[in-house]
Amino acid sequence: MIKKLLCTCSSVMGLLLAFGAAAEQTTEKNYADFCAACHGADRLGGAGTALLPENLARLRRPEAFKTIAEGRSASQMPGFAGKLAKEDIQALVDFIYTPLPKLPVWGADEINASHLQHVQGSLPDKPVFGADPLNLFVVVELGDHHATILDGDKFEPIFRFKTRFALHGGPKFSPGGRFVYFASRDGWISKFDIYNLKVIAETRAGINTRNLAVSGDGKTVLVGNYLPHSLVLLSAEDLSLIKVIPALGQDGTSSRVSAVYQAEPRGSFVAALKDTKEVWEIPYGAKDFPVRRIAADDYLDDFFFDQSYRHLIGAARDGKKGQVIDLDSGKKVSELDLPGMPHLGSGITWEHQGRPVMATPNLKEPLVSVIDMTTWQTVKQIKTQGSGFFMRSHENSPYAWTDGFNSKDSRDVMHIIDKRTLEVAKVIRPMPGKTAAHVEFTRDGKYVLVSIWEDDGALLIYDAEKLEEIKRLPMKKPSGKYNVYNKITRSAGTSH
Ligand code: DHE
Repeated sequence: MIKKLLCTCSSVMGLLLAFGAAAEQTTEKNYADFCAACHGADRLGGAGTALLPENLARLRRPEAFKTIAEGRSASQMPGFAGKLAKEDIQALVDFIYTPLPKLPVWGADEINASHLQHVQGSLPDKPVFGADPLNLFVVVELGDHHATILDGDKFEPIFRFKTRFALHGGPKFSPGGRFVYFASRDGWISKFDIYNLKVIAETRAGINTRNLAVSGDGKTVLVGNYLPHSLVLLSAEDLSLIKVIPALGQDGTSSRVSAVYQAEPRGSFVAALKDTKEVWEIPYGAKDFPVRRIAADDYLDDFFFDQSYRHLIGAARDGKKGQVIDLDSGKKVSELDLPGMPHLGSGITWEHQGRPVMATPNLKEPLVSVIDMTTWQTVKQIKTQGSGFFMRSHENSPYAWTDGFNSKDSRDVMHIIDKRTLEVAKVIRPMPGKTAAHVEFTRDGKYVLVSIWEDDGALLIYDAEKLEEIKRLPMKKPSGKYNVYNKITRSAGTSH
């Protein structure tokens, strides 16, 4: 009898184990089929972020479930509720919160070992082409991971080259505009010599990287990482490693880095931590790059600055209020009414009725917030057809352009806002049915370049005054375009 019972128990156990193993296999297969292409087969990130418990501290499991089922706003993450059963989604949630047996290390040794010097010695300090070197555009084509150097007067491509996988964030220029630095989501930093059309050096600064900044004196590059939790300082000359700074909050929290920027008028880099409420200021001229910590009231997922760089304007992804931090005093000086998750990296500023205002699209609401930068009060919320992602203008143009990139039904529209009246002056559909996004003006502000974000996409050139298309260049998902002059002079109408 006892023997029989033992026998039955062991077969039940066997069945349960087999069932568990089969379920595990299904989850791993689901991960491979639906997640790995963007988040990496090893969960270390790719075009999407790393999916590890260390990086999911701010996302509670029910929210993770919702994200897998419904997608995530302001990202490329689609919803999978139509393809996966609830139990499968729950199993995926459990899977991504399971620690890896061993977290990969990417410290000084690995960074040094990755360093590639493609060009030895110096190259001529004169462009190998005739176009105005200050009116060039660097166009990032995400569709096939290339970049194009474009003549901004003739609107003709000068050179097209392969980049690292999934560049993200704006490429950053050296002070005179000769060199441009790119960061890929998988951590590669590349330095490209625009005058000689050559990649000079590359270094892998992290496994899953946020963005980079180049110091105002052109000597140092700062990289912010999601994985590992670190800031990495590189020499802007050859991208060799200077220093790794672990992103550890005052309270010991190990944190991802939200973003890094350079604040030239302050002679510093400014970074925000993502998993703890802290801003860091790092003077790039000081020995050993000391960190000044500034406590923030809320998380800072995205931020930008006023033109003087005295104030940092930041917001949390799920917060309803933005915060203004005075970088001189290190204190919060105001709150901002930002209802729908602003994309502050896209914020722009201009003078309105004698006062400086900032404007930003809101990723979850179809409106542009215009805020007085002396009182920090909302001047107007301009209603748009769809919620936008990017916004641009130029000192010489009365118009600011914003897309409907983050909406379901209006991804093909472009809103042209009159900066004087704060009204939408015109809505255009550059290519009906095709996603229109990200705008940048020429150096003189006379023309506007609009991206058609499709694999068989295009760059459309508009007359900025007549608001009419004048030229169309085929491109492979041109994600962003960056005008050398506007960037190095920190035009109020563009990102810095
Ligand atoms: Fe971006 C810039 C954060 C998703 C395309 N994005 C930035 C910057 C930040 C940021 C902090 C400014 C850094 C800089 O320029 O140095 N982006 C985030 C996110 O948190 C978010 C919402 C989620 C994520 O996946 O990281 C996100 N971004 C996207 C996309 O899904 C986009 C549309 C496609 C892509 O490349 O993955 C996208 N982000 C861009 C672009 C810029 C950018 C093109 C540069 C804009 C500029 O003109 O400077």
